[in-house]
Amino acid sequence: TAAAAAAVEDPITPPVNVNFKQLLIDGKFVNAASGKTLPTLDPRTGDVIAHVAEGDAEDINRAVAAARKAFDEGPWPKMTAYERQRILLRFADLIEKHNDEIAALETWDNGKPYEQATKVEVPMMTRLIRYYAGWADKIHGLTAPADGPYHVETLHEPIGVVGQIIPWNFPLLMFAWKIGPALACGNTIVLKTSELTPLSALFVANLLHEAGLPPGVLNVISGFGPTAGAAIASHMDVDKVAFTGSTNTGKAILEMAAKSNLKSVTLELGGKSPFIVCEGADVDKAVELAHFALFFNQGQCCCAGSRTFVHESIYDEFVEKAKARALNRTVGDPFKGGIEQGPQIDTKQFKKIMKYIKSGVESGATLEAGGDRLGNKGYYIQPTVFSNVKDNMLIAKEEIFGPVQSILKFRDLDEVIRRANDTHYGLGAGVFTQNIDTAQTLTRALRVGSVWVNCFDIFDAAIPFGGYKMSGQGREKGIYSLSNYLQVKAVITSLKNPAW
Ligand code: TXE
Repeated sequence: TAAAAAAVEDPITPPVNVNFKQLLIDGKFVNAASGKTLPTLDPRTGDVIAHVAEGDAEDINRAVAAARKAFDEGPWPKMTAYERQRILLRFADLIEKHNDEIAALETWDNGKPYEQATKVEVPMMTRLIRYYAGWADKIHGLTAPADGPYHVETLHEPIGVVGQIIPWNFPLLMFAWKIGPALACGNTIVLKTSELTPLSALFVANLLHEAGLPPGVLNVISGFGPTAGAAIASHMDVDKVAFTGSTNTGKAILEMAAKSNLKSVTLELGGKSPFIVCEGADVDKAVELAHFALFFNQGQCCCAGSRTFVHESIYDEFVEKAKARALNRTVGDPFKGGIEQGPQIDTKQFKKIMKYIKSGVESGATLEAGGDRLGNKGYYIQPTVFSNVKDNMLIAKEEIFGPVQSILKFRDLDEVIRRANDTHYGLGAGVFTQNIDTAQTLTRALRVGSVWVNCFDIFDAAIPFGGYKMSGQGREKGIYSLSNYLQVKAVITSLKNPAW
């Protein structure tokens, strides 16, 4: 296949150096208090890229103290909104200037195609930072009519020190989604990157300081979940925590928040999103979009269209074409031009995906394409397609987070609505139809936070994103994210001598 042909020759040398490996606390790059480091690996080979400082509870304490001071004593929340806005805008200019260098770090650490990082993800980050810079000076309260001689106003104030814990599948975009609204609203931050992908956040955090961010406003800690992450979630002096990752870890975070200081929590968790191809759909276009919905980013998307429901009238044709498309997907070194798919992030995810492929075969689904690893080093997996998938199979129920498409057959709309909603998750859904009634019926019936009609994975800065049910709490991006980082103070002033 084209996939096999393009695969995994000698890895291309990344066009970038790793210059930032320490923790960023109070505006300075420092070693971990313990002196420990953790290795970050190249998913193409499993080799060490760099050893970065490994933060734990003591470093989180130092970072929270710095963030607390920057919040309580200023200058951050005391600066004018316009000054904060200008720092964010200068930051966006610097990201733009270093676009390709940042993208190269992201690809090296994560394995995603360099073309995707450089042309889509880093520019999306720049765009999102400018979007939230725009909000910085447009946040204000209301006046409210009260019975009696009172003047009532609301102040929309930052929450304080916010903890942010991010995953490895979109290290830069998750960093941007978290810090953009938090900084625009005047909060200070302790952010923990994933232990698998610490590099790009350190690089851009340095740029943010070059743009004029005062020390202590953003602290970036590389480290593991049960140590550094748990220290954030259970810290008594962190006022809010925002998390993106697995549903189980999300539950643990909520519990730690409840057991410590009842810090407010927003969560963006897993999914098992349906992609529904309706009767009468253009099969070629549907195949292409469903393929993108599942395989984008090596299948490592929380909202991946991982249950492809296809109407029975076009099912066989769809399966044939989906198989052909998967066999044509170009897999190989992500630094090479024209590559659609790089390696999975690490050996744990690689093994998890291979286990699900095995389970698909054993449970009686038909393996149409792929099913095996590619090459013999790194974490490359063949684009895999299963047909005849039934709702009760593990591959139709659990989040695989890899390049494995499961195609299910349906007969009518009521049935597909029931089956699509029959999951604890509720993150996203795709609907493919030219029939406006069908589209409207599905968009209203699906219990999910995003429905893409005849498109998928559209992530503009202004579009809110988040989950129904066990896919999360709260919304990120757009105007909705601001309320995660603000609290409302009511000020009631007596009008001593009302004139009326
Ligand atoms: O996630 P974790 P993992 C899903 C996907 C994947 C599975 C496991 O199905 O296969 O989760 O991935 C930090 N206290 N998603 O193990 O553990 C951790 O250090 C505080 C979906 O990588 O949730 C990292 O920074 N923090 C997802 C972050 O949580 C803890 C993206 C995510 O890691 C912690 C990633 C703890 N006890 C995986 N334990 C999405 N929604 O996009 C871990 N962490």
